[in-house]
Amino acid sequence: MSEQHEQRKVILSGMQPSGQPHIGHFSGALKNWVQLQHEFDSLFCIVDLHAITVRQEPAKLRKATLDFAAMYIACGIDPEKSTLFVQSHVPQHAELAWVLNCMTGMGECSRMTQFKDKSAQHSENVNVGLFTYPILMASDILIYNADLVPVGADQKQHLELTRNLAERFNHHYSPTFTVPEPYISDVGGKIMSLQEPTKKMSKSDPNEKATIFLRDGDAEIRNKIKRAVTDSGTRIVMDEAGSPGIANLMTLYHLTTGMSFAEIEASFASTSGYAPFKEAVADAVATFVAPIRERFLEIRNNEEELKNILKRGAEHARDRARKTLRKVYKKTGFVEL
Ligand code: ATP
Ligand code: LTN
Repeated sequence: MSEQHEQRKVILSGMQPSGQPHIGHFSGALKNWVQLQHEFDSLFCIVDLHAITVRQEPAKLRKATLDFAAMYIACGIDPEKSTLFVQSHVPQHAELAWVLNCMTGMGECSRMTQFKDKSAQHSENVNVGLFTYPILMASDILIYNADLVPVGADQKQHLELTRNLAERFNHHYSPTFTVPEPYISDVGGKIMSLQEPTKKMSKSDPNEKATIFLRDGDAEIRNKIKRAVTDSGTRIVMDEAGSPGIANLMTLYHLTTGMSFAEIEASFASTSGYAPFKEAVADAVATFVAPIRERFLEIRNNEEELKNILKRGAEHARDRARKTLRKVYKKTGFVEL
């Protein structure tokens, strides 16, 4: 990276390679990351260490990690501009996490709503990793001294813990970490399930009809949208509370055409029934996803090149992470040889 990159503010974000990337990931995260990479010194990772806090099949995890990497690039993350890497390729994240584990109270972790939700969801496997998940996330962020962390609103609490840990370390030893700010990026970008439009679209939804995966074919996309759950009304208006299914389709239409909600309402004001609107949304989403899918397949089918990109990303990330970890170890009192 050039000198110029070093002076810019640092951003870091990541996604878990569990399941497959969907249009919610694009709308709530990837779309913003692509824009931010032009302005910031950007690091984007695939957090495979986090993924194993819930049970994963090794072959699926391996595949999903490469799928997510390819999808980041297909959506516009430029590996020449951003550092794109896999978390487990940079062992310093886990090493810093150990130090931070020893500075975090049990109570701080047990207060995390995501821990409470996930341990209820996976009651057969409430492991210690799930409990310390936010400490590993704090390490992901602090090891690069990130200034800003683009995340969904649900991650705010984890960011707050990250800030506390940075301040605690800085105060206990001496200034070491940048105290990061959350950059809540999913305002207006939240995509809901096509089958239960009051729940967010999720890669772990067992009902495949609920989710538009970025690798879905045209016919699949059209079918899913035509079968999307709506209400018995007829008007195309943005009313999230009264008509969440239509509001969600309007969000998808806005995302894929760039039209404002007012423009969408105006252009369908004289249409009766939902069918023509659904048809238009299906066209727009299918047209939008097609080039992403094609780029994805091209990148994914050249695994050697994809791995080379990840290798370069990991090397660059490791160089930076090593410097922070060396300082942390020194301040902690570990002997340097
Ligand atoms: P899931 O429930 O699908 O497992 P998650 O939020 O746990 O989702 P991550 O893979 O960690 O999944 O999410 C990565 C990023 O994508 C986060 O920033 C999250 O806010 C965003 N994201 C995920 N689903 C949606 C959605 N339906 N709408 C908008 N943003 C989303
Ligand atoms: N917990 C986040 C994923 C995540 C992350 C990070 C996001 C892991 N490490 C570091 C930003 C920065 C999630 O569930 N979306």
